Amino acid sequence: MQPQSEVLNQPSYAVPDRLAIEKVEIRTVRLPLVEPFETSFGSIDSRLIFLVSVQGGGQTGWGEVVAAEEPLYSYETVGTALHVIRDYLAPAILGEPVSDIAELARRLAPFRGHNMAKAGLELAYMDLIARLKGESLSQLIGGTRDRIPVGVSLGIQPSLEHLLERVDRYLGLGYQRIKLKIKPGWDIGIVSEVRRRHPDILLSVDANCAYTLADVDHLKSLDEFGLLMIEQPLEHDDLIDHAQLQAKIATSICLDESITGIGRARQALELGSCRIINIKIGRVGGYSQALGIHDLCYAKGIPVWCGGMLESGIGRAHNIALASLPGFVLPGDISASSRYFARDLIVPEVTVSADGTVAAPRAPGLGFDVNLDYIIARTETLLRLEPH
Ligand code: SMG
Ligand code: MG
Repeated sequence: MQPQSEVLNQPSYAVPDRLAIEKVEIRTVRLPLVEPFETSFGSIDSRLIFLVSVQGGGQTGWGEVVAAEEPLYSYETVGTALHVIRDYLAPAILGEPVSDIAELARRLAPFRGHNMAKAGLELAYMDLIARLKGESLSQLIGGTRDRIPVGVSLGIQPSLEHLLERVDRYLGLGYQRIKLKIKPGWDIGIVSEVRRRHPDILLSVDANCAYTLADVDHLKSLDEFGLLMIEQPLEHDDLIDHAQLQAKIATSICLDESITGIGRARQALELGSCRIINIKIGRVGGYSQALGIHDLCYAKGIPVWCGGMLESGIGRAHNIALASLPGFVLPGDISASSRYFARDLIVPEVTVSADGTVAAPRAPGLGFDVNLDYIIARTETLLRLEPH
């Protein structure tokens, strides 16, 4: 957990009156993936989407908990988030009116960890506030960009041919940066082949913690490929070894899993553990922390970009709003809905234009319509939580 001061310093968005949250609904919705997604820690072929909605002031706001079904990317799961929201987080915010996002974050702060669960509530609350104010989420948080540059993340493939075909496909669709998932045995060889065929593209790799400091020489051999970054090569909670590695390789390290809040971002920059930060609003606990990390990095000239967790359109719309802030200078892992799902939960779906950007919508809140009929049709679990 962050020291209170690092939560209290967040910008606050006052609503006309203190707003009572009258109801929280949490539900899981299973969406098949159009093809399996494999990383160094495993493969999935569907996503159990965890939606959160909050009601107050006659409106409903929507958020998403990005936890997976298994504790592999992080210790949180759909199951832990359900437990923690139902038994601790929702009771802390229901009933007694909340004045702004900083107060919401303070109510959740006593509960340690469980950032993705907290973020689900923060996201839904911010969508609700934006709708009540008649502003887009991007406007509400001070976004300055109306088009967001995007890249694609390509999972580990059955063969090099499969990978090269996907690289060509997504470059053809306009994506501005290709990120290759790597692990020992699926790294130097494939990076070298992709770079040989595409000498000038923005290319990065993401190891999802698959290496140790014993691999320094191996990782150093990636330097010759002019990568934009290597994402999270070492342990998920490490800052020290990453600082040692960064001192020994030319490629910039970007931290993902290790950055769980403003405090960790500050420490990583002080230690020299990375030169770039991937901000995932779920991993850091929601807007209050994500905006703070953005502001910290912006002030220090550290580039940030918006990471992805194979979100449905609801989480994706929040990512688009976040990535409209001025410090998001590198393409985000924000792909078209169709990159993962045959049909998304929002209308219209997210599309990437030929110049590799997505539009930040101007309509109030998320800026997309939530397709409630489709959500209901695919709902596996639904819990309605109200004040005691
Ligand atoms: O949403 O396009 C997306 C996924 C981007 O590669 C992606 N995410 O470590 O950055 C990452 C991974 C985490 C998800 S793995 C299931
Ligand atoms: Mg990553």
